[in-house]
Amino acid sequence: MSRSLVVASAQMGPVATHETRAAVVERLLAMFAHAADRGADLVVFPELALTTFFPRWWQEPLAAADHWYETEMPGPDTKPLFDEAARRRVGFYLGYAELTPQGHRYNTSVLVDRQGLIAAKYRKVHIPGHEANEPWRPFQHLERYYFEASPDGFAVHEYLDARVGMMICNDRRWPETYRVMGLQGVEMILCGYNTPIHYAPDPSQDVLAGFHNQLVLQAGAYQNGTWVVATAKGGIEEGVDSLAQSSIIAPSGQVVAQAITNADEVIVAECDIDWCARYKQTLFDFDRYRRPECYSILTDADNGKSSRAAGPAATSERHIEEGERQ
Ligand code: CDT
Repeated sequence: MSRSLVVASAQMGPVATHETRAAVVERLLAMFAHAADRGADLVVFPELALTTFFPRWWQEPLAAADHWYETEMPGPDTKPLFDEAARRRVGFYLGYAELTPQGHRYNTSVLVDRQGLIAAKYRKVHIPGHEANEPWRPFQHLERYYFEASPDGFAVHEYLDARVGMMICNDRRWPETYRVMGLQGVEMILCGYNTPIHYAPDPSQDVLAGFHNQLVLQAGAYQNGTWVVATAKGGIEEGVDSLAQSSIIAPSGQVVAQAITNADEVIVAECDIDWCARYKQTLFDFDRYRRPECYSILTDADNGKSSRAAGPAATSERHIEEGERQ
């Protein structure tokens, strides 16, 4: 019998600064109910879903921003979501800002099971933006001020009869994210995102925001034979327009469902998990066709700088070889 999972991407429109956690959770619950009514096994919510995207503002000292973070999950405001998961027997992915008892700050997501229990936690690996206030920008992207990069990497979990992994927003632009999970046999990657359409360091990229989103999600899915479910918090939030375009992408790289608004919207797809094997066992049979011995630069801790420094020597060696062959 083939394995199948009905997945919902629950896109959010903007969250205003003054909106309370309880009000946001009401919105999430409404979408959760809608997804469950449509037969969803799993609902994917966005990155930092409980608040406005606060890294767009500089706040000093850092502790003045503590109210944007969750110190417990579930907490009093988020518990209704967990209760609803258990009642409807539907799992979910939720992104939020995490402040640990030790004072660490992470951009985090949890994967909750059908019993309403946390099955896995992921902390964002690739932290984009900048560390200090840059007043020349029309708005800030201070994730590197507000969050530490996770030291943990990307795990894959047995979840609802599939191998499931998580990533958060900027992670989706990096091929390594998908490959690390691809090598663990991932069959569905869940991703929440907040992507401002204006990119101040190079505004020529603004018109390509939607294209780049599709490009990386579809390539990552296809090249690793996995489903990818990507959920935005989009629309104009506190004056900043963010990409919507939430999508569910098949292991073939095809988009099987996509949001059509930039507001709260649920899209649903029935995902044949065994479709992954068609790619993993043929064109992308990693054991048969990958050449890890040719990729060692990928694991250099110095980003391959030492190999680039050795460039001229490598070039002359290659010339010698070519001369010998003549
Ligand atoms: N949230 C997040 O990671 N957003 C980034 C914006 C990059 S521009 C600083 C993204 O990759 O979409």
